[in-house]
Amino acid sequence: MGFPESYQTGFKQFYVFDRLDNRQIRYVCANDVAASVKPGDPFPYGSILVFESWRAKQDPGGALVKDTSGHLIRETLTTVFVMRKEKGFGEDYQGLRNGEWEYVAYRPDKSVQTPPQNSASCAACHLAATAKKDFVFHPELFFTKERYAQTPSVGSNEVAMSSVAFYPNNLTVKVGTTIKWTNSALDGIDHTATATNNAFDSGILKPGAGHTVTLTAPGTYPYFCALHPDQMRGTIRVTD
Ligand code: HEC
Ligand SMILES: [Cu+2]
Repeated sequence: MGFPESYQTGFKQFYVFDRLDNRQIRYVCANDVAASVKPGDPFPYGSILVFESWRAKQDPGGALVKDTSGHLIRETLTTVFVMRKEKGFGEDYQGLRNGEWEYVAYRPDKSVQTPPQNSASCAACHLAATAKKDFVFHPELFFTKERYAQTPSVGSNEVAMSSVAFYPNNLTVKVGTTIKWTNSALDGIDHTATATNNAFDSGILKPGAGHTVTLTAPGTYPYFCALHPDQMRGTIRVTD
C-alpha cells in the first residue's frame, strides 16, 4: 500500500492512548476520508489510519514523566503501523479477513517492518475489534473532546481487561486473597478470565462487568480469555 508520506502534516489526530503498562504512547491519526466517518458507521473506502508507537519519556530514576495535562511525553518513535481500506482489500487474509482492510508496519526510516504477506497476524488481532466497529479498536475516541485515553489504573489484587490484554498480566498474591477482574469497557468488547486448569472461570464479562475469585491453594494459575485465547493470556501466582 506504500508509506503514507504526508501523514505527519496532512492527517488529523484520531486519538492518543497512553499505555502506562508498557510505557508506550499510541498516537493515531487519520486521513480526511477516514476522519469523515460518522459515529457507528463503517469507514469509507480510501480510509487510512496511521498509528505511531512511541517510547515514553522517563526520568533518570526510571519513572514516567508527564506533561501538564497528565499525559505521557513522546520520546522515541519505534514503529509506524498503517491500515488502509479499499474495495476488495483483505482477501489474502482468508479466514482472518477484516472487512476490506490491509495492514503494513514500517520502521521510522520508512523501511518495511511487517510486509503485507506477513500481516495476517495484524488481521488476526484486529478481528477482536469486531465488525460492529469496522475492526478499529477505539473509533469512539475520535468523537470525544479530548481524543485521549489511557490504560485503566487498577488497585492491588485487581486486573483490568482492555485493548485485548490483561493489566497487569502477571499478578502475585498471598493465599486466600480475593482477586477482581473488571472489563474496563475501553475497547467495548466482551472478555473472560478462564483458568487453564479450570480453577476459575468468570464466564462472559460484558464491558463494565466484574468478577471476583478467591484462590485458597498456593501455586501458579495460568489463565486466558476464552474469546481471545491467542491474544489474551495472564498468570496469577498464589504464595503461602
Ligand atoms: C495483539 C493484538 C494486535 C496486533 C497483533 C496488532 N494490533 Fe493494531 N491495535 C491493537 C489494539 C488493541 C489497538 C488499539 C490501541 C490500544 O488499545 O492499545 C490497535 C490499533 C491499531 C491502529 C489504530 C486504529 C485502531 O484500531 O484503533 C492501527 C492503524 C493498527 N493497530 C495497525 C496494526 C498493524 C499494521 C498491525 C500488524 C503489523 C497490527 N496493528 C497488529 C491490537 C493489535
Ligand atoms: Cu477477550
